[in-house]
Amino acid sequence: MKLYYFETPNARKPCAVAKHLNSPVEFVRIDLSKGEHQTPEYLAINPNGKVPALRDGDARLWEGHAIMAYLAAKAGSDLWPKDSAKQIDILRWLNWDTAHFSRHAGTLFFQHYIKAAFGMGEPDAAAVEEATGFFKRFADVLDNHLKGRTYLVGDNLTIADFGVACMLPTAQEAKLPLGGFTQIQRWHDGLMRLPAWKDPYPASQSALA
Ligand SMILES: N[C@@H](CCC(=O)N[C@@H](CS)C(=O)NCC(=O)O)C(=O)O
Repeated sequence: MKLYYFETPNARKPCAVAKHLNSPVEFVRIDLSKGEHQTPEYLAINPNGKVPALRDGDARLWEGHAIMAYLAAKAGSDLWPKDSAKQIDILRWLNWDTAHFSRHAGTLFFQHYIKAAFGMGEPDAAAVEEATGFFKRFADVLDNHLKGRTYLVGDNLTIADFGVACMLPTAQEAKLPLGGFTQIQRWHDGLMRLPAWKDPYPASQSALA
């Protein structure tokens, strides 16, 4: 299997699963800054021109959440539990994350970090204000859910934790307004104690890690 990645929030998720499970993957670095995600060879693997992507024999898979589930199911790991009620709850959190939590965190990451890093101008104040309001609203939902819990779903680590947490390692660069969300901070401190989440890539190669 080949796992195509760059040191960015969405690729962090399957890289962390692969490292956590010691999956038999070859990590293939796709350097976004050099446009390696736009080559015909890579577009044949992921027509979206984005990381991450996975190749397993003739199978090609894109979308970080699906790749996490694939790797966990292939390993028979409880990161993707066999219990369908838990699978449904994981899907709930991953869909919520895409639509709400990481979506607005991603806007703040783009406005505060990516624009400066790539010389794309000043943050758009209106976009920052809107994303900040939405982020706080959904962070409150997550913070309340985490009261008395170590993990998002059930009593064990699942791919829901890695999915929903994907913008948090770069919270400072994104200027995420996390002040007061003590449960989110406690939960993510716990994830950061997992070597695979703290250091998910084959080698420390980028400031975005
Ligand atoms: N929904 C996709 C999002 C993938 C995505 O947006 N990847 C970013 C890096 S975090 C990317 O490849 N951006 C390059 C581009 O859009 O040109 C997933 O979760 O896999």
